[in-house]
Amino acid sequence: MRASLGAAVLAACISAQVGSASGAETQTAAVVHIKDFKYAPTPVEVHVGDTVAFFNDDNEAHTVTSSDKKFDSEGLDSNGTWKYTFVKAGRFAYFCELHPYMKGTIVVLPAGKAP
Ligand SMILES: [Cu+2]
Repeated sequence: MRASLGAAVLAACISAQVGSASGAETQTAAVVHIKDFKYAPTPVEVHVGDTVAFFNDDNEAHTVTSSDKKFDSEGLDSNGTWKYTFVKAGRFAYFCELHPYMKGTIVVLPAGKAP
């Protein structure tokens, strides 16, 4: 009885570890930094289902706003992070609503195909 309880606890521990490992499946495929009023790198190539993280390294607020309003980070403060998962293939141009001359592009390739 005591031994089987120990085995059950051990099994629970193992499955908890497996659970936390699979929780990493939403890891980011690409990172874009916003620094000196520029997005870098750009363009960025990812695949359908990939998540892109944007970091604002400036001491100024910025946004990541798609040119056709498909996505919008809204105001990203200094050191702010925003993530977006691309579910459709295509070429997505974006800009900063506060500084419209800031422009970037995300190229989303069909899932499972090497670039
Ligand atoms: Cu900006």
